[in-house]
Amino acid sequence: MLRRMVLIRAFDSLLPDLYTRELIRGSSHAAIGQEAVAVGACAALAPDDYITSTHRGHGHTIAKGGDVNRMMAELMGREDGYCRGKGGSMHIADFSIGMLGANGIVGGGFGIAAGAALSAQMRGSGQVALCFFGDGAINQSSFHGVANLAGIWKLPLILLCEDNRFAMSGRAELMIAGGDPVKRAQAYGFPGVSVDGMDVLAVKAAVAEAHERALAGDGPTLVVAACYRFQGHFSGDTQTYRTKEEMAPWLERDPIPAFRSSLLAEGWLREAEADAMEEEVATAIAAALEFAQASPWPEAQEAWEDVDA
Ligand SMILES: Cc1ncc(C[n+]2csc(CCOP(=O)(O)OP(=O)(O)O)c2C)c(N)n1
Repeated sequence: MLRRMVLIRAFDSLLPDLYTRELIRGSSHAAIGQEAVAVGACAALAPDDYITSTHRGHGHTIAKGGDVNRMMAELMGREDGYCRGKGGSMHIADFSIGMLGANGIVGGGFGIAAGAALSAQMRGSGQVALCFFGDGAINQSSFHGVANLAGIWKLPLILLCEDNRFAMSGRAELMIAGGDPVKRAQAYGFPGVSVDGMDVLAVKAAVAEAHERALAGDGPTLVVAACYRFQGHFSGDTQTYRTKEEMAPWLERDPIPAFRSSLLAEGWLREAEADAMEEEVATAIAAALEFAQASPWPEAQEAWEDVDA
């Protein structure tokens, strides 16, 4: 889990430099500060469970076991990317690991995750679907439609809200009617749980409980993970909507050093092992960059392939 958190951070930390060097184009969104949510949640899932992701989805894919080489190639628009270079950052999917897709449409994952959960229920496959979404997305009508159906049909669905306090420059308290979004679960007749999204083990425990409920046929759970986006909404965001004072206590609770320290203190990990893990990650990221840059550009005529409208 620590390794995956470090890998997510290393991957997303590259984005500004890749933009400056014009190695990636289009939009991409880093989830730096939110790694514990992605990793804690996916650690509680089975390998064949489904996830759906968002516009801020690199971490979700990595946490579910995605290949950083193919992700990097996708960001760079290359042939070996997950979508053969046509999707970019916001359309990465890997069905082989149950990752049903990032999504540039805020709230676009709700219906897909509910569909996957319904399919699992009808097939009796014992799979669960988990939908990652932001605190902005919980105000989309698609959330309410899906929450209702999932409640009535007792779908094996986990609705995981990454409450990073912002939707672009909009503050949660100015967007979410009725206060704490966790209360919305009650309206649809299933449990809503608040969890510390900076604590990877707390997230894992909350999602594991929701997973058990889903498998027992007891239906969906809404998990709201309180976290904080450490960087701008996107690479060029000037962030005039928040202050350093507001950010400071969240930065102090950075989930990666916190988890590393607790593993060291409790004797699960030695300092040298932790350092070696970080070096391993740096090597994997350097290899991903090399893989992506060595990957050919798609042929121009391929623009017409795999296109569905
Ligand atoms: C349907 C739709 N409306 C608006 C946008 C523009 N948009 C992109 S990201 C974003 C904010 C989403 O906030 P949240 O769901 O909290 O996710 P976060 O960016 O905080 O991870 C908005 C409004 C969009 N992509 N799709």
